[in-house]
Amino acid sequence: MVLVLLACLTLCSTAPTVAPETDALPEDEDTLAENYLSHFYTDVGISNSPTVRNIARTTFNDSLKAMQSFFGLEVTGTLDNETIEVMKAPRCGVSDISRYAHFYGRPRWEKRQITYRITKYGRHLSKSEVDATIAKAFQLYSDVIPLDFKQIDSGTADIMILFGRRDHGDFYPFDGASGVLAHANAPGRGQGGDTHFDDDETWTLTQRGVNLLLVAAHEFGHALGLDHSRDRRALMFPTYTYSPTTGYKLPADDRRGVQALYGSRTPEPDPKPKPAPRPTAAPEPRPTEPEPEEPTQPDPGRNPRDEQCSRDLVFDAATSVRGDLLFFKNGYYWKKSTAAQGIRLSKVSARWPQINVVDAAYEVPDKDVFYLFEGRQYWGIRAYTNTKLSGYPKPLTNLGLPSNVKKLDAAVFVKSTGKTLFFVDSKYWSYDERSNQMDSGYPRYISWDFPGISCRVDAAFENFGYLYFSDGPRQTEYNYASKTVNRVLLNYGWLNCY
Ligand code: TQI
Ligand code: ZN
Ligand code: ZN
Repeated sequence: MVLVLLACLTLCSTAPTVAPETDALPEDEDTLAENYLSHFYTDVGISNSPTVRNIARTTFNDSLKAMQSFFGLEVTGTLDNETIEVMKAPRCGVSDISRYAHFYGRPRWEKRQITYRITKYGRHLSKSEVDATIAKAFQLYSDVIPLDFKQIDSGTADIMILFGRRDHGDFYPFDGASGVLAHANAPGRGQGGDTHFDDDETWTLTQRGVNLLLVAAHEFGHALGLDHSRDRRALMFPTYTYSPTTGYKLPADDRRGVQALYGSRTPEPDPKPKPAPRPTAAPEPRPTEPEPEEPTQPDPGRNPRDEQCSRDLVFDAATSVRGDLLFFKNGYYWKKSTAAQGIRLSKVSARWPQINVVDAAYEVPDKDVFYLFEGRQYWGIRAYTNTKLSGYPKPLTNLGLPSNVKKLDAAVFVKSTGKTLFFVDSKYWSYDERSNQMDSGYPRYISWDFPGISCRVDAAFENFGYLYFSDGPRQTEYNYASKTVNRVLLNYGWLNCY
């Protein structure tokens, strides 16, 4: 029997505390369920139709159904034991899970031997304990897929592993005890596959503290290309659950997920007469090539690099993402990092394969998600991993925009109000990100509500509390609270042109 052990994980809000199961009165469970659902399921769309959604979302049973489907439970709409069980378990705020899942673009290792190196050991376990546990975690995978993992102790390995506290050399500092336990990058060059453990956790080889084998195995799932699963028994289910580690084998869902990427080590005897696939045969569909670290060389002729420092530079779209700024133009984007020096130009489709030209973009930092719009569709992307959320692309009508809107001009989330503004021609809509519905009374004319900005907006974003509205090469730095223009700038001023 599996035992739910630990507390809160990334982005996580704790589910309301409850009395031990045996003492729990039926009323307590109702309250638990209500609190839980209002906490986590207020913005789960039940239906894609905005009209149906508005009415349906508010009912308790529908929220319950959404929650049950989200967790892969039987969708009964009633508070059965299994549902209550899940509500009581520590809950991770990662909001899109399916049964096993791969990262967007199916990144995977394109070779059979993967090296790893542990560059920094922690305070809790000895070097030999860590070496043995990490080897065991990799072996869970090499038992079932035709990859071999080899530890090296100098130079650059494919998967660089370390134990660190707080700031540990990337842009994702750890948060002290509890919270985030560890993180890993999806397969790829450079930092791809790299795995870090928060050394403020009490790492153990037992049921106490945080079990290193289980967390390492989960992280290596990410490092091999697995995203979170909605199967509760899966290692990749986003809740830490202790299960005994002696003789531990990869759960079936994770095995299927990783074999879908790499094939199986021993091809299973095939009862049907069709030839068994060779273990090294590429799985289908072919994964897209891993994205190169360097910006893709754009096709000659349409290179926005030539325009970068032009005073006439016009943006298609712009958004913040985790403190960086992205400026979109003709299928390319410039990324201006606060942390790293300089500006990088990349091709949109190299980063997000289904998207060519971005018309509008916005970020909701509280959800750790940003959205990219092209034509009548939009994609939700998890900012932390830069991976597409499941269920996308969605049609613009899903947001409550009328079906005659062919594309957006711009979008921006206003932190102080929790609303996203969508700009189309001379009008704009206001969308409530909490309730996931369009505010009534829209569209309104831009010029009615934003005195001082022009009557069209090509691109909009927020930076340090100001809103920036671009129209042609000009840009207005706007104070939303006082509805006043702070400065008028030129777009190219963002792109380090001196
Ligand atoms: N770390 C998160 C995790 O590994 C980091 C993360 C969130 C993440 N979303 C991601 C990594 C998407 C890759 C892709 O899930 S954690 C668990 C859990 C964590 C969580 O510290 O919260 C485990 C580490 F959720 F499964 F319990 C290990 Cl086992
Ligand atoms: Zn890290
Ligand atoms: Zn995870």
